[in-house]
Amino acid sequence: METTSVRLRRKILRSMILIRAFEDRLTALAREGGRLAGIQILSVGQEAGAAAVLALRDEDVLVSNHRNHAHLLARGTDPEALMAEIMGKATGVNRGKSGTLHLIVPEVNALMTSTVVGAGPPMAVGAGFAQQYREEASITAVFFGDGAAAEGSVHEAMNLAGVWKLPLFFVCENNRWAGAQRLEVHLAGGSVAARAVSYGMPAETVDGNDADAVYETAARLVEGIRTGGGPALLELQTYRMHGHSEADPQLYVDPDELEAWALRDPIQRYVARLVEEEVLSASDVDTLRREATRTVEQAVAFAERSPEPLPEGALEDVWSRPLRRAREPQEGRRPRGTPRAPEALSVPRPPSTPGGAGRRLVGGQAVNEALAVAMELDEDVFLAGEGVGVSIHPNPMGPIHGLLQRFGSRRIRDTPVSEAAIAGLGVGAATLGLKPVVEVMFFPFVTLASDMLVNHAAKLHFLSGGRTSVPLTVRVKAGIGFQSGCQHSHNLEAWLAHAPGLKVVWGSNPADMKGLLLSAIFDPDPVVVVEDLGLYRVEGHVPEGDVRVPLGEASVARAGNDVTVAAYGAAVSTALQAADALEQEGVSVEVLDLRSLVPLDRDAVFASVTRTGRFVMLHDATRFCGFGAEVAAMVAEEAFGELKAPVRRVAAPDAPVPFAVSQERFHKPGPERVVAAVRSLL
Ligand SMILES: Cc1ncc(C[n+]2csc(CCOP(=O)(O)OP(=O)(O)O)c2C)c(N)n1
Repeated sequence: METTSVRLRRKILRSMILIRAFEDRLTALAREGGRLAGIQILSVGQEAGAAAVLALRDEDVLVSNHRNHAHLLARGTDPEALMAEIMGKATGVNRGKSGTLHLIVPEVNALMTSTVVGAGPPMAVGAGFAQQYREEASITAVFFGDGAAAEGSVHEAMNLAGVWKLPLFFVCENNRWAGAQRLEVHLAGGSVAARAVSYGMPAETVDGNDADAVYETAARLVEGIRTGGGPALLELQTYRMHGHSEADPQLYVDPDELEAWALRDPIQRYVARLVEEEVLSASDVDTLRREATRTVEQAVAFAERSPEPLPEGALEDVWSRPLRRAREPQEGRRPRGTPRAPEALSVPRPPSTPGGAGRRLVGGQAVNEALAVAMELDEDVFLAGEGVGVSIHPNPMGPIHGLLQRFGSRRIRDTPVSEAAIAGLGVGAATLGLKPVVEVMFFPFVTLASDMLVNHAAKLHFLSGGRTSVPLTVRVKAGIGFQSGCQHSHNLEAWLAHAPGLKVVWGSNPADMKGLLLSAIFDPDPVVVVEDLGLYRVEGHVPEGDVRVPLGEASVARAGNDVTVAAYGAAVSTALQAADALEQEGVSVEVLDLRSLVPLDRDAVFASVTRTGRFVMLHDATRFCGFGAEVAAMVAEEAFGELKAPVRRVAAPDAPVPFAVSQERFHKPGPERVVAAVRSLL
């Protein structure tokens, strides 16, 4: 072996022996009952994959999956903190928030481990993008299984990495199983490497149980990636010697096949080769084994004597920046007539209130200005999405107008039609410290990006035990009334608001559209910013420069005394129209513009209800399980004592948005329905 030095080969063997000792101990602990909770997914038989990890540099980013202990140990993760996390202890790498399946270890640049099969590659795209964007010499390696190669997200990621020539190293550990499914029943064509070729990247397949071959091929591919050759893929042909997890007795595996692979055990083979080539003596190998055993025993002892995390710690690490919230949600009723501080009674409108300083712009221009201001202020801000550079509907007053010309194609990134990869790009780049603004063309297409948003953007900070952040902004275009039908018009804010860790905001006027977007971009947590297509054409006063609307602050769009109507987005104007009509009848309506769904300005809602005693919640989304149900329940549970009448909801009927103009008008709640709801309360 000429290219792999003696020192390096010893290091590879030491790593493989430690991994085996660590995981054998996990198996034993799992069998001892009570000493290890949860599932254990091991790499026994696949340890030569560690050689691919060792082909990386310290500054490279590692994106791992559910079978991650080997990758993390090879990378140099502290075995004590790792064992403590696997045991759910306070001293674990993620303070007990992750456990074994999604270990996040910032010390070794393992920032986005995921147990969602196929989720690693889209996030790796984001990490690789950040490295390319900053012109760093580092690369990102993402490990995934043969089963993951059937996930669409993996293909979206490979395609985007190929198109953008990202410094990405895809490593497929083909262990011939995906759960209880043999390779033949889940991988058409039998080769993952062959697929990569079609995405324009070099790909190689090696004996994944031959550590030297793995290292050499990995090192060669990594060199190509590092020197600007774009992504590459390595397929390791190996075998899973244990069940999918330690709870799986593998009854479906042919014992002869298992035995044949046992003869190709990567550690035994490597030991035999290194001893034969006199790289190591038999006693050197014994020493390595003894050292590994000692390290693992120390790790177990450390983990077992470590404290459990405090139960209340379960509420920590949801947000990077604590939510602005004066009162926590309470179960049960508030005492009747509890007084509120007068200053909480009215939350001021932003400085954009008509008549204030600023110019008149339409909503599309306001969004455009927010993007431009953010990009001027901070080089870490970039914009990505389908058609954000060149649109098929150019609009001189639209959100992206002129940005490509002004900021160039490095920062304005037109993407393929790949919502999972677009969202993954955002998650990965944000985790590496950029401030991505990614666009989902229409609200219903959020479904295609939802794994990245709900399982990753929203949870990575939590999973890491508060050690990483995802300052991602997702712009989503919404709207009903454009005769586009239900696959373009479907407001899904309640889905997103239901995912702890995601913030959701929705401006109702150009000034707020600008101010909320600016706040979102500079917020350390992931924020979905919904933009009503209709508001792109509506004019209003917009302050110049970097004027932000704080997340979590509602505003009183119109003050009133008899009834509160809360709404957000375009529905605020419906509420204002209703308020105008009711004024003719002598009814004074307070219109509360929530602006921010998560965090919700609970104080503003309670303050208004306390004064008016009547509450109507309005939104354009469908009624059943809509966001209004949450606010209505909150008012009924906590402000019951203030109410003079039942809480009412006005929302779209529980049906998809229809196409025909007459039916679409019928579907969208108009002012007359708000008027009727208010009258029913008086
Ligand atoms: C999206 C998703 N679907 C299903 C699962 C359940 N699951 C966990 S591991 C696994 C098999 C994955 O096979 P492969 O990618 O080959 O990795 P391996 O487990 O063989 O290392 C499945 C189906 C999951 N975690 N995520």
